[in-house]
Amino acid sequence: QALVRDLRQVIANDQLSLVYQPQFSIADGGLTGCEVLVRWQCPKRGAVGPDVFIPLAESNNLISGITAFVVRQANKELVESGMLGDTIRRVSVNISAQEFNSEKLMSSLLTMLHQSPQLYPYLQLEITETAALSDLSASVRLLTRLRELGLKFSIDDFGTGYSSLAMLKNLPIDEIKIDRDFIHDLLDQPRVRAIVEAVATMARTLEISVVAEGVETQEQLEQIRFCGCHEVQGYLTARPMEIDQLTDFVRNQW
Ligand code: G
Ligand code: G
Ligand code: MN
Ligand code: NA
Repeated sequence: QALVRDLRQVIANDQLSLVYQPQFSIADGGLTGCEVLVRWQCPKRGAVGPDVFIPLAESNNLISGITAFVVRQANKELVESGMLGDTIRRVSVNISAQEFNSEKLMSSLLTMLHQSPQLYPYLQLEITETAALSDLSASVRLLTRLRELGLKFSIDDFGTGYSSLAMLKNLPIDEIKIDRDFIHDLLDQPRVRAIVEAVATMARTLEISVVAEGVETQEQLEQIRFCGCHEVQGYLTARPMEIDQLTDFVRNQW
């Protein structure tokens, strides 16, 4: 419970930090966007991973405070860097399942958008299929309203839950991210390759972009290209990095 207390403290004091992981077009290698990831560097404990503190935040009613920080800080850093809207035209932020299904999501998002007007037109929300499917018709209504506000949507960790065709049929989404477990098995398992290829084909017809996550090797990049995925995100092309490194990265590449 000391951990929860410290987490509450760092959220209140804006002491979390952000890293950004670039995403690239497989067709031409161009930068398509980036995913924002939150980090907690604790003086006492060292780095505490989001896989630890995000679930903790969810169960202690702290998650909306984290998301508000992430959006506000990304807005600030990306505006200061001068890259927003110029080189960086899509910024993805993770929305946890508990938050997605909370009554308060709409009002807290409206507040965030209001506070981050420069980021707003470029903002994409990543939600998981499990979160979206817990009440599909409610999710359709919610995403439809948010889309009218100009937000974009990505289905994160695609393939790890109940990847339903009803979801693809009904939800107004812009992107799906194929989970890195699939990418990991791509070279060894023909079944996985068949699935990824079929998903990419289907998504293309639906005008949904397919991002392959966790691409670590050149061989995996070649396979996802072969399967028809549109974008790549992974250690091969770029690691998550702080804003200053991102600025250097963009400057050196383009
Ligand atoms: O960045 P890393 O691989 O350590 O992330 C581990 C997990 O934490 C991933 O599932 C990722 O989606 C999640 N995560 C990272 N940043 C955020 C965030 O800002 N909000 C939420 N809700 N989850 C995040
Ligand atoms: O669940 P989500 O997709 O939000 O998680 C994103 C996390 O995946 C990031 O926090 C990042 O640290 C991690 N990640 C990004 N690229 C790679 C990769 O190539 N390999 C592995 N193992 N993890 C990655
Ligand atoms: Mn994600
Ligand atoms: Na993921």
